[in-house]
Amino acid sequence: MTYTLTYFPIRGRAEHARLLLEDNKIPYNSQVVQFGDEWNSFKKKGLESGELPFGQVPVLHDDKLHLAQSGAIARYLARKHNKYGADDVEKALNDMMFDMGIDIQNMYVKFIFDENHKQKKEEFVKDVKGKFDLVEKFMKRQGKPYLASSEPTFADYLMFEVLDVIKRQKDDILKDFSHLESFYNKMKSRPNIVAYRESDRFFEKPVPVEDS
Ligand SMILES: N[C@@H](CCC(=O)N[C@@H](CS)C(=O)NCC(=O)O)C(=O)O
Repeated sequence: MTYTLTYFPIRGRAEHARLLLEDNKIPYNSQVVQFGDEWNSFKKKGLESGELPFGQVPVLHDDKLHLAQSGAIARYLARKHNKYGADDVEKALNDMMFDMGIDIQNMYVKFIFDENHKQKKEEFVKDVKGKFDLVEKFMKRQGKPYLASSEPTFADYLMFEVLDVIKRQKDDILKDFSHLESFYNKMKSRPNIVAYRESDRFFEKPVPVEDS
């Protein structure tokens, strides 16, 4: 059964799952729902049928399973396709790094949806660099090619996405973080990720905000 991933025509909270699927050439259908009236009626029907359990997206459909919550989706795909880490310790560390990625993503979401975000950019950059510094030190201690593993896991797809979106605000933001920067470049140059990001399946916009 081919997966269907339902989301808006943005990267948002679905992109790390798309990256995992694309990088590993796992077949999936992308169901794109437009904002506005289309979403409102889709949401109503989805809540009634159970296909949108919480009336929000992303949702991953796998036969009779309708899975909401981007973290649950990432972990489900990671378990099914062996992208969770090599052993229990790696799995735990990937859980930790995924949740760190979500913390950073939430900082970005809070910043970008603030209508005065242009004036708050310097503060955001300073705060987010504080988090990058912690991730950098973790990577240095670990000494692994990816965050906690020798092959990309669900945590790596999320962290890459978060870094890529934040770089759009300040392109040289990784210059003082050599481990993070080389991780970012490694992820970005993976052939299937390059091909995906050049395809018409890729949405450039992280969120529906003009300068996102
Ligand atoms: N914790 C959820 C958050 C899901 C969420 O906030 N979805 C938003 C888009 S990113 C949504 O569906 N908004 C439309 C609505 O609530 O009507 C996750 O990580 O998936």
